[in-house]
Amino acid sequence: MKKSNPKTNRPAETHQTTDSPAHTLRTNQGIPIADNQNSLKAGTRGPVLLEDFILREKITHFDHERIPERIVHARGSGAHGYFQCYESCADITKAAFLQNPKTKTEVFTRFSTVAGGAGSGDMPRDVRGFAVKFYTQEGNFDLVGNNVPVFFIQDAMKFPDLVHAVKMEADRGFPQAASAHDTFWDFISLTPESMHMVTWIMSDRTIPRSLRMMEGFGVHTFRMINAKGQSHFVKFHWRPTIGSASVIWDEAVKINGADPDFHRRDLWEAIESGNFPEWELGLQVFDQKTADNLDFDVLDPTKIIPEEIIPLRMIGKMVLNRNVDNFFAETEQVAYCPANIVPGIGFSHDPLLQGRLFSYLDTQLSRLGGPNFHQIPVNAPRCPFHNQQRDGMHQMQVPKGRANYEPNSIDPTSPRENPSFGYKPFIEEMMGEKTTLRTETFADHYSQARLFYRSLTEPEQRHLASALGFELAKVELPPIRHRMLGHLEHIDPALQQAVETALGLEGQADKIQPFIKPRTLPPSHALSLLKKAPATLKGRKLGILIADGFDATLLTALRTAAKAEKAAVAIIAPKIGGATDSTGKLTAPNLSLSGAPSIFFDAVVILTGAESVKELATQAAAVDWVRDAFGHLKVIGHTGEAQPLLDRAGLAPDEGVIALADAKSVSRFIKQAKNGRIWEREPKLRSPG
Ligand code: HDE
Repeated sequence: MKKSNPKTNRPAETHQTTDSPAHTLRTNQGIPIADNQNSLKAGTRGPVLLEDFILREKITHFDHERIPERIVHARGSGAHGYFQCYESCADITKAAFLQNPKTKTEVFTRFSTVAGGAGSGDMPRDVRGFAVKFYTQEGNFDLVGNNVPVFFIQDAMKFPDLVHAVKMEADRGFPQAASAHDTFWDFISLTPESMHMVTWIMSDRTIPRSLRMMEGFGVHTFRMINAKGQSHFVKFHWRPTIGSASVIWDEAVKINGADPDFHRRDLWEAIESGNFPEWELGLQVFDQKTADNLDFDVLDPTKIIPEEIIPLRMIGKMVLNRNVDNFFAETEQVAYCPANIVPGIGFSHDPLLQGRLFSYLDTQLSRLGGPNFHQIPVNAPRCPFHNQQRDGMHQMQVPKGRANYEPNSIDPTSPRENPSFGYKPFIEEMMGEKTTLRTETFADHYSQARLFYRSLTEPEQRHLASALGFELAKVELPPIRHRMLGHLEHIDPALQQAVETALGLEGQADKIQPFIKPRTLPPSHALSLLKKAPATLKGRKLGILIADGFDATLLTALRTAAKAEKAAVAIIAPKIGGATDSTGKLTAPNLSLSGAPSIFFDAVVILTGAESVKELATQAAAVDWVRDAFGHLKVIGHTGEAQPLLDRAGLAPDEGVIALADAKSVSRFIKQAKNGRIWEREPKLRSPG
């Protein structure tokens, strides 16, 4: 047996050293370190000496480990991947990365929540950021979008107010990562232009099941410019190839407690297991004439263009296939900026976009500590680039030569402007008065909110009303609630009614006079996630609870069936040591029951023995597992032996509760699970509010 280590007073087995110079721990100055456990003292019980440069360096570096978090979108998860177009888009853009389907463009994508701090949970009700950096051969193009196609405000001037209102309240420092509080709804109820966005944020879109299942949007109208100098307007859309899905609110609340990293872990695990998330990039392409004929202004970021009016042209696919090597170096330090565009892409005059063009670089100067953050590997363009910008904090490059200006005659090799290849904006005539007046074409605040609400399915409408009921119940000041209820009338009187009922505040809405009377527009089915949800288990997760005496043949059949559907499987047992099947063979689970509530899974199965179920039925964790799965409208497969547990959890039989006995019943279970939740169950379990 080794002797205990005199330096640490710990068993020798816990003390790690090396004889290899290459593996020797060193300071940032390269000095080899002999003792990484103890500081230098005057005697073993004496004071620590200031001379201990190893201690000082280590602590100093640690003291500076944090950089300012993003003022919005602080919590994010990122991954590397690539983008490839399906065919040349030369008809609309000269952007080099969109010319040839053989071109694979590296990307780095970061998803985020907006309101919470970097350490907040993954599952608040919140808009998600969806930012993609394309490292093209002509420089970086950043598509810095959200998972919702509209925004709260029409002018950048209001952004600091909006963000102050939604973040923790100024005096008390709470709530963290939640819009359900007075200051948010105070601001919103005084900002009618936000009403369309309100319907989106109160919909299921803001509690996504997975980052892999979110749609993404560029929000603003952009331009594309082709080699002939012709310009089209475009709206950018990302569509996940496995379809979109959301959790329900009660699940979201519980997920935040059980696994605050739910989305981050899900993204990481999918990529690690080779199930690479994919999105198609779609464009709505239109010209000035079409824009002029629309009954809203395409420069207004609170408006969408229904796909029924301008369908998506799918131009390519993004695949995320590599996790980051280091979270801080990559996900934290990545710096997106809507002003980063390449030749062939341009801006519109959307005043919100114009404000963003200023903000991102400005914030990054302080967040990343100076003007050289473009040299950080995750931010550096992959194409060669040279210019005469010099020096500044954290300069990593060593530019050679005398000429750091242009024009110069002393270095013929120094970089010069390139009139044919260089970036040129779309040339357009500009005329107008200098004014702060907002255009009247931005004044219809309710018609598209109504369009969104009325395009949803019944369960989606129910959830929207419930979310409003929940959030407004958290508001403490009655006038804010009454004002908000007043706006709902113009979105849809039925919505107003549902929320009033949920709150028990019938007839207490303020009267609000809209500037423009809302119109009823034809519904757009593309706005509903449920209407276009594919029947699939691809990328979803099946949770199988096993207990001693379980049927191993059924487990194998379920695993095989799930694999065929490209679904992941997690085996859960009461103890991490495992459970024995009916033949006495031990199966090691992936997770133990206490750490794997059923909220983690899209569909669940309960396989128990006749004896083990008796014990399980006395355990709150097991009863909750089943009760929650039922309450969250999941498809539940179970063996006959599991019935006592189902009874204890109060399950009422319906088409989503499926008895498993043989291969045929497993197929029935899989078929039902592919359809997602059992929506018909919901009204029996929960009323809005
Ligand atoms: Fe942002 N936004 N934003 N934003 N935004 C930032 O930039 C800002 C807006 C979006 O993963 C900040 O580097 C202003 C709309 C994403 O790193 C900041 C306005 C959309 C991310 C900033 C908007 C977005 C940000 C904070 C109104 C959807 C995270 C740190 C004029 C189209 C990117 C940073 C990442 C981040 C400013 C509105 C998307 C402060 C002034 C609309 C996805 O610069």
